[in-house]
Amino acid sequence: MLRPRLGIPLLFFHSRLSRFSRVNRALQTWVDEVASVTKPQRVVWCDGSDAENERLIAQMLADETLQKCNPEKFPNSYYHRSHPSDVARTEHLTFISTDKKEDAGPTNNWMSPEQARERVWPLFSNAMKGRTMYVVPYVMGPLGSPFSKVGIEITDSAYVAISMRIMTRMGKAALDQLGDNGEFVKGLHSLGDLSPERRFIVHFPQQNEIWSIGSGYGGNALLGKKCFALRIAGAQARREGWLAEHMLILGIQEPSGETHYVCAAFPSACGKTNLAMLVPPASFNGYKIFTVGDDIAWIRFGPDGRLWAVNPEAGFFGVAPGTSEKTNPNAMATIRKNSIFTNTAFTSDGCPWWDDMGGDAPAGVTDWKGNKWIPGSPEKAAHPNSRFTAPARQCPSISPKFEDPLGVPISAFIFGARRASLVPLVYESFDWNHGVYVGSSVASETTAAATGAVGVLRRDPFAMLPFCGYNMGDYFSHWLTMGAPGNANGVAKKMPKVFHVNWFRKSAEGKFLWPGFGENIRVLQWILERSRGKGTAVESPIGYIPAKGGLNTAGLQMQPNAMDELLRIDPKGWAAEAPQLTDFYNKFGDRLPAEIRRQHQMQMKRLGL
Ligand code: OXD
Ligand code: MN
Repeated sequence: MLRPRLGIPLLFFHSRLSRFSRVNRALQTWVDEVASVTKPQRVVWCDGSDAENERLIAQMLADETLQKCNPEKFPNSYYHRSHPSDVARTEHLTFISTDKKEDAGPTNNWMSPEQARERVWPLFSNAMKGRTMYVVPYVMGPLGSPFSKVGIEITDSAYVAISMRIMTRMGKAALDQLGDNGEFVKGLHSLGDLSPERRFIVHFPQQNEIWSIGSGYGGNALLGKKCFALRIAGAQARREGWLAEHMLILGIQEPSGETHYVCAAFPSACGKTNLAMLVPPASFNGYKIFTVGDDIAWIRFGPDGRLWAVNPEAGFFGVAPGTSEKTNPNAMATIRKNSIFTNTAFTSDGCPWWDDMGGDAPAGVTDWKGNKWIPGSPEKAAHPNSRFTAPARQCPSISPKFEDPLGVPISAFIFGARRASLVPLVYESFDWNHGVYVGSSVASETTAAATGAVGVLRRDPFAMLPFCGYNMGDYFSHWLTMGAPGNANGVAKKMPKVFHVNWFRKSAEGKFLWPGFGENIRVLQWILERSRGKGTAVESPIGYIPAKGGLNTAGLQMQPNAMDELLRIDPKGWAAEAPQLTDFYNKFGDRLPAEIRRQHQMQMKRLGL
């Protein structure tokens, strides 16, 4: 463990790992060491059982960390408010700690391991005094899958413990998978004093370790998610030859009965959960969408040379506002039971509520800060980044392959962004390397998922800007290497085609041009056709665009010319944005792969620059 070597005597507690069938010595030692520094009142090893969950919930109801939801309308569901200064990921307080600054790269905040020991470690001293320390073993990925990995989160938050039970395979099963000598990712979390002044989320990718203090917000505190499954796993994936990506995974069943799977990367709060649970419109009779994952994909070569993906998570931690019967009926059905709602509003009859949930605002709503909310008031009742935490298996569209240890074969990668102008509804890259360039050039307007200004255009390569645990220049190289011609598992690699989509393009009057939601299946249909070498397209300077009539718009009510505008390429506009991308690439110095620079030059040439 990356702690100062103080020679603190180890303390022993009544609750010990030896209660379980397996004893992993490294784990026991680490737990004892952490306890000797954080000094909790007691240590509880979580077994993941119903009885334990009920016990934790009863305790949180008693100390008012949770409120019970209406048992008829939202059975076994609970409402939680986090501290008002702790409602989103805090990217400026998130660090990658590597020996060399260059290994964290220009897009991450870097902290040297020495600084971490001096600035952050002391905050853990006595941090759990008077509190319970929960030892939360969990598996990311289906149990027993060659993709899956074990993590242990030590936390003093019961909210984190019960949330990890939804979001991961948590408890005894994880210790069984870990065994006596298995390796695990160490995650140490304490609420600390919740002060943003003393809030740090530090990752040690060389040691497979995470320290998080001062925040109870999911993205900072549920360490299996962004911290492990993306930042630490991303570095592991590079070392081990696979990919850990900020991508949903969905299956599209066609009328023939065949199902094809795609992975799609979008920046936070850009509709990944909605796309993953899409309900096709009536005109798409015979099509069905299966949800494998809504946020993270772990991807490896399979025995057939194709890429196969699993969702490492077991639950959804989705943005509540924007979710309604109209936009995402599958999510609404998923969250009807066994769920946790955080920072939504709460109705007088014990139901979670958010401003665009549908229907009239009920009377007697309490807002996310706990104040009485007046319908029609300009303040939103729910925080824009308020969340639901719900078991994935409850989703009506969950894929029968969700628990498949081998995952699903991927037919296409899709990158998406929120762009009011310039970027067309869909385009296809020329080849793998151009696809990596397209991923590396993603820029999107910011959302409420992270603290900071909303609606500002920022570069967000592969939708991984906040989640890449190492130098992003090396990350681009890793993607190029994955697709380099050659064999994987003794057979020729078969790489998926790469696409870019933008559901958010607006007209000159500021209206969305594309209806989005269920209608997005039309774009997925073209993507699948293209990935099979069919479908019609025309070449443009940025990639292939659907040919006139190539995209199925039958039955769509759209403004005249909207489709032309959605697919319009404005070479001048692209050319005007190119220098900004050059500046971004220049930040990586010699860590930017020459191939990305070459692709950029070729694109500029195609744009007439
Ligand atoms: C998330 C995020 O919570 O990307 O998934 O912020
Ligand atoms: Mn996400």
